[in-house]
Amino acid sequence: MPEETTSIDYVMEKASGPHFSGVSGGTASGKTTVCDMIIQQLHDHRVVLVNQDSFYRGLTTEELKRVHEYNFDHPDAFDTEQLLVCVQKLKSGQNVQVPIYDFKQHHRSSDSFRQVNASDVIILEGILVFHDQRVRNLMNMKIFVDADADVRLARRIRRDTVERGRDVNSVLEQYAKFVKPAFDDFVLPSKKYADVIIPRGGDNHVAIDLIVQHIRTKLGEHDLCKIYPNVYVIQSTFQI
Ligand code: UZR
Ligand code: MG
Repeated sequence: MPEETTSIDYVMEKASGPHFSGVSGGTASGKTTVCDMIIQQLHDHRVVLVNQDSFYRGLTTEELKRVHEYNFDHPDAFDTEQLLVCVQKLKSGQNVQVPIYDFKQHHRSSDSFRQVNASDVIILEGILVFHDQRVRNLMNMKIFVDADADVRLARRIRRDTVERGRDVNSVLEQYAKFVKPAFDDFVLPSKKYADVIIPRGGDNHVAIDLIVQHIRTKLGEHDLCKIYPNVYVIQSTFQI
C-alpha cells in the first residue's frame, strides 16, 4: 500500500499491537546510544531492541578469503527476508529467535540464537532499516540519528579497533571504499522517510525525552482503545 494512503484497515494494522520504532543513521552516529537511552527511560514497559546487524548474512569461505572486497554496507549484505519475518512476528505478539552475528569472524552462528520475547515496544536499529519498504511500513515511528561525518569516522576508528579487532589502516580503507559510498547511496537517501531527525545523537536529551513521551502517549491510547475500540479508530485516523 502506498505510504501516503490511509485507510481504516491500514491505520488499524499500524496502530494495533506493540509500538514499533525504527532507528537509522550512518555508522557510529549514536544509534545504539539513542536506543539505550530510550529503553532506560521506558523501564516500566516491556521493550525489546533488535539490531539489523544480527541479520548480516554469514560469509561463504570464498567471500571470507577476500573479505576486504566484501561490501558490508550494501543492502544485499543483510538477510532482509528473515528480518521482515522476525519483525512481523514481534508485531503480532509472538516470540522470535534472532540470529547471532560475530563481527570478528564475519560469521553467523548456526546453532545459537537470541530469544526475543513479545513486548509492548519494539525498536529496530541499523544503518539500513528504512531501506526496505515492507519493513518501513510496519514502523509506527521512524527516527534518524544525525552526526557529522568526521565525528562518525573518529568514533568508528575507535570502536572497530577496540571492539571489533581491526587495525586503523583497514578501517580507513574500508571507510573510503565502502562505508562512505554506501552512506551516500543508500543511508542518506533513506533519511527522507524519517519522522524525527535527531541532531547530535545521544547528547540530545530533549529529543530523546520527546520521543519517549510520544511512545508513552501511544501506549496509553492503546490501553484506552482496548476499552473503547471505536474511540481508537477515530483518534488514529486523524493523527496519520
Ligand atoms: P553500525 N560491519 C563490519 O565492519 N564487519 C562485519 O562483519 C559486518 C559489518 C560494519 C559495516 C557497517 N561495514 O558499516 C557497520 N563495514 O558494521 C554497521 N565496512 O554497524 O551501525 O553499528 O555502525
Ligand atoms: Mg551501533
